[in-house]
Amino acid sequence: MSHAKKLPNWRLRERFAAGLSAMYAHEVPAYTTLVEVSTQVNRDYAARHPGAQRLGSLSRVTAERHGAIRVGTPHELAAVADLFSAFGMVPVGYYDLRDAVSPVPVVSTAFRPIGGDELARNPFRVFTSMLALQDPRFFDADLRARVQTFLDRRQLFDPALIAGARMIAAAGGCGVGEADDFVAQAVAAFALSHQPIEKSWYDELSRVSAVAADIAGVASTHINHLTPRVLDIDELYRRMTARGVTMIDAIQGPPRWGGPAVLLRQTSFRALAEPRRFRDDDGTVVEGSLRVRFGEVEARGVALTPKGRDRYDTAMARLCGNDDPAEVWSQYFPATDDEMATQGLAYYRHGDPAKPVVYEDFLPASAAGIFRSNLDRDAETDDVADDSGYSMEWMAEAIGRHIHDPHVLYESLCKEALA
Ligand code: OOG
Ligand code: NI
Repeated sequence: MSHAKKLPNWRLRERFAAGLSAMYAHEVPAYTTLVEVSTQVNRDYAARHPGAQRLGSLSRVTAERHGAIRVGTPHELAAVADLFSAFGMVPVGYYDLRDAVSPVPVVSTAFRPIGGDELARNPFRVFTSMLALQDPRFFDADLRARVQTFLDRRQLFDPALIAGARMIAAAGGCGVGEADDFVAQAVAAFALSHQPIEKSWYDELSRVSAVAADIAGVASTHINHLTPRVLDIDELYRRMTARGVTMIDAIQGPPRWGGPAVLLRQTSFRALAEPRRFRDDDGTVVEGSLRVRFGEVEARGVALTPKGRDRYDTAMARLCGNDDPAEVWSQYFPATDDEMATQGLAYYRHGDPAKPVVYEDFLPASAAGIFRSNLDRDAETDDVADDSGYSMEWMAEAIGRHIHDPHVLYESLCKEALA
């Protein structure tokens, strides 16, 4: 047993996030531009707004990322849960993207740290989706069986990596030497594969949904996107557009307005085609390209209580087609944190309106919009009853872990002793 210095989980998480970021920057050069512009926007914003850091220090916000990955089976999702446990990341929330305006055949959770100090050290989170293969609206029995066979044959993670992750999670960290290997292997598991893709198989799945093809059309998983956080997303949007990057036509989530920023605002640009190799039915390998990965950026606000969230949903429904969103918003939300706290709409540490609790999670409507921004067309669904039985309880059982309720976590962050 080595007596070398032990690195705690959060140090591993920090290295994992940095390692993924370096790898993704290499794979998707436009990401580097996005990170550069985000860093400048944050610096400029913090310089002009004295209170800018109340939702997180400039260094936390600028280093902050979320990732998105997609897997095929409950077994693969359980392996992801084991792997991420070594980084102090646990499943929080359940998102069902099948019921969105543009349905996506996945059910999702987010792996992230949950304690106040852990979040302050490194809040890295990964939105993780699992293919909803049992849902007959997307997959008939024949296709389901073939996808299942394909998925059962592949192995996303070396079993030794997962066994190592379980040990590191139980020990609360590992030695420096072990950490280098472990983090490097964990990062590599999410690299884009250059193995040829079976073209007819990929195309058949694409007809159901591009997300289904991205998940089950290839033998490995990969980072779909890594998202930096900005303090002013409208300014980021302007600067990216000025650089000639075509952004999706809207910022998802609440509108820009003069009062407290709530929850999450996100926008994205479509990635350029990435070279991939395809194998035709006759065995010939040809060069081709896929556009599955994109660039996303987000701004985070204060977390809303269930009462605030209800109000948010009502206000969002009213925004549709309205040409003065800030005006609509002001009919539903007060203009100050004081009032937000008094009305019990948002979470503040010890009820102090100067200490907002940052929203650490995702929004299903935005997630569906983000998925969609990246697709050429919507999923094709059959008009049959969903008897798949997916639910948060189902997912928790499938991965053998408690899935945390975000509201319970925000409540306890409010009560945590102030540092
Ligand atoms: C995940 C889409 C959801 C977000 O930020 O809402 C998401 C995906 O494309 O796999 O990342
Ligand atoms: Ni995302």
